[in-house]
Amino acid sequence: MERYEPLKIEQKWQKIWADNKTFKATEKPDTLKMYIAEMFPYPSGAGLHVGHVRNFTIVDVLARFYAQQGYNVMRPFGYDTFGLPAENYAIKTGTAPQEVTKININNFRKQAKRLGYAIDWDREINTSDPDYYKWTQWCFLQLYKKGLAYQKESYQWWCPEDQTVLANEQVENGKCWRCGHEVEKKKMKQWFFKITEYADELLSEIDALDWPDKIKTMQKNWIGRSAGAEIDFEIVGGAPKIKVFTTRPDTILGATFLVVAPEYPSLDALTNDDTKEAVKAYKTAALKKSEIERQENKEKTGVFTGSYAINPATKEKIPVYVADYVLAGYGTGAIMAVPAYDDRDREFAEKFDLPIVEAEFVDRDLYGTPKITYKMRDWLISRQRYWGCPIPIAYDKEGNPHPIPEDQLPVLIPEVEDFRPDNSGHSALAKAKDWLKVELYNEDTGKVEEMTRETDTLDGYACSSWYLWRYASPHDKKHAWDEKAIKYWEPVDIYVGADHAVAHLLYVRFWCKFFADEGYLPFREPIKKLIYHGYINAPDGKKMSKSKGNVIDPLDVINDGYGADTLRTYEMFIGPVELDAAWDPRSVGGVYRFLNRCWSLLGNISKADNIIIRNKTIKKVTTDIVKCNFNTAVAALMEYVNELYKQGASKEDLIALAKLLKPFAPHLASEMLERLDTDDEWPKWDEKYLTSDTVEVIVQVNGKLRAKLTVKTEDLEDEEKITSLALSDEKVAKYTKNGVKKSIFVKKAHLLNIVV
Ligand code: ANZ
Repeated sequence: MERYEPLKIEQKWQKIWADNKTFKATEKPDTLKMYIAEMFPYPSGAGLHVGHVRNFTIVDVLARFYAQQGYNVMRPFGYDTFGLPAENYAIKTGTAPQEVTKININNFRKQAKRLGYAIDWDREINTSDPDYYKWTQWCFLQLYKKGLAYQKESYQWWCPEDQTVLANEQVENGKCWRCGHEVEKKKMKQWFFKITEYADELLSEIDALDWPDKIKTMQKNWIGRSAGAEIDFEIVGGAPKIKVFTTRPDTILGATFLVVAPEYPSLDALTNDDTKEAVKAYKTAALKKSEIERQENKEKTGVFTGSYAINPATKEKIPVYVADYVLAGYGTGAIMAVPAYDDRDREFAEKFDLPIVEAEFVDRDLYGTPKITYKMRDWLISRQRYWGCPIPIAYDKEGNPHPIPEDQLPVLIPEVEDFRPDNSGHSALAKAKDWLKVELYNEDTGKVEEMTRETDTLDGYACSSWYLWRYASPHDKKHAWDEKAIKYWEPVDIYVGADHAVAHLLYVRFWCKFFADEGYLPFREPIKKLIYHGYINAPDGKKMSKSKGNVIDPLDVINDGYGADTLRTYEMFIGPVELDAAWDPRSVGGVYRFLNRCWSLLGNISKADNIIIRNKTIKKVTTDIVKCNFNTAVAALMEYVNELYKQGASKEDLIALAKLLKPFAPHLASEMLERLDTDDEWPKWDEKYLTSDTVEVIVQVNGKLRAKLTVKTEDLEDEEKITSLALSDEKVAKYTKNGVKKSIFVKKAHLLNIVV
């Protein structure tokens, strides 16, 4: 038997799979389908990291496992390519993001191929490919037509130095993450998707999903349903009345003041000459704080507006304050403060010396109207970025938006030289002067007019909100997805990721419900089962990062001679799937030795019959994979191999081994199966061999331990049988060949003493 040479074997099988298109998925109406995917990777310049490998290998193990069971498996692959890293690189180097993206994808694909994944490479997609984003734009237009894509003025973080809007998580201590300049809040017109329209259904359908509880709870909290009431308070002097949202309308008798958010629209009307300046200063300061800071349990701040409201229950005059602990985007942005029963209100009342009244509770329905409120906001999708999907809208002279007709899609990203946003708050698209102008029919005037294109691009999450359907018919030129293909393949059976618990996983559910309502999808939940796995950390347990110099490159593991099978098997063995795990180089070596032993067994087929442990292992590995207990499945295989080493392995033992090993180490297992001259059909176990319990009997010869026998429990009753089993064991026979004086069986101790 020659040496185990993983790189040679892997190259051979990767070529066979590529030449034969082994993993090409086609619709087979009479075969059960299994659609398994990982969350779209972003192909960064650094290439594949060990986290990707864990993610992709889980998908691959499942894909191969179900294929071996006879399912018609689809395992597609694609790239989420719009976004900041490529754009920032472009700004720094002047290389077009299109170019960088192409290079990164090629590198990423090459690396993924070396891992031997069972990918249908004909289904590769890329969000920045015009053939793809044409349909992202089409999706936008469907939402726009139904009023679910709309524009609204809202306060956004704005960096005056970089001239761009920043996301919440890009503001660090009130400063821009990139240049360190102090940021401000700027009122800007932005595009939103009305995800709140589906809040109720997004919430009510969570429970039925086969998703980890952790993720379900995170989504529930994010949606944040709150049942309460809206109550109107008249303002003395005739300023517009204030509508508050409260979950405790029964506490209204104790409402001794009102508080509005600094962004409250009619705040100015509540002020007078004495209070105007102080309110304005307070507002300016408050706008610099993030919502998280505003909700922190620090000393309350606020200013009296100068106005009084009438409490409709007590008819008393109560003061109206502005304070930043009231948030603009939640409820109505105004509250009735009940310091006796609400801690935040109490702190505020104590600081500003306002009355705290422990009043009786009243009927919840006496004042105001019932109202359900959600914490979740509409989804802000405008980005002043070059490297994103252009929003297919143009404006007429009055500034009214008009959709680009579907037959003019895609709106291509124009070429520019400088990718920086400009100082008017527009993306670099605004610099493409020719592109900016478009002749469009204006339905309002009935004329074809010159219009100006929208220069905002879409949040990257829009691109990944429908890709799971694109995979079903990735090259369809006429539709975003083909009805027949969708009906066969969707919804996704198993989806694997380690991130995006609320953003992406909520957005796909939202789009799914919308497109189901529009008749484009025959289901309302896009993902049946979700597997959320842990991260892989550096050997010291710390997060891997370039700056710490502790990054493990998965390609190094392969090229060091261990091969892809070792890397794959190791990453499945590393620990329970849902937990973070630390990389352990010694354990990589251990897995390599295990695969080596599997290989060596091939050269030494014996007659031994390991029927019990074989059946046990088949059952254990099968049920473990179904439960995603990949680490214990690998451990069971290791134990099996140990046993085969001790007992010798029959051809049947080895066939089972190779079949069970294939999802983890597909190259080695394929080579073994070829040499054993058999297919890869998943083996079945027979309960018959597992139900009758077995026990271990210790055999001593002249007081020395010589063997351990596995016997059926019922055979303990049969001393003669035990003795003859022992004497026929070769490890015992060595010492008894000159005759046996006597033997004593101690049943209770499972011990057979032989004296020679
Ligand atoms: C009076 C009251 C009395 C309240 C009481 C609570 C307890 P959840 O459960 O999170 O929905 N609230 C309403 N809008 C707010 C906003 N924009 N910013 C900050 N706080 C706001 O909380 C709803 C409660 O939070 C509301 O009910 C309101 O205070 C406050 F004993 O009204 B309550």
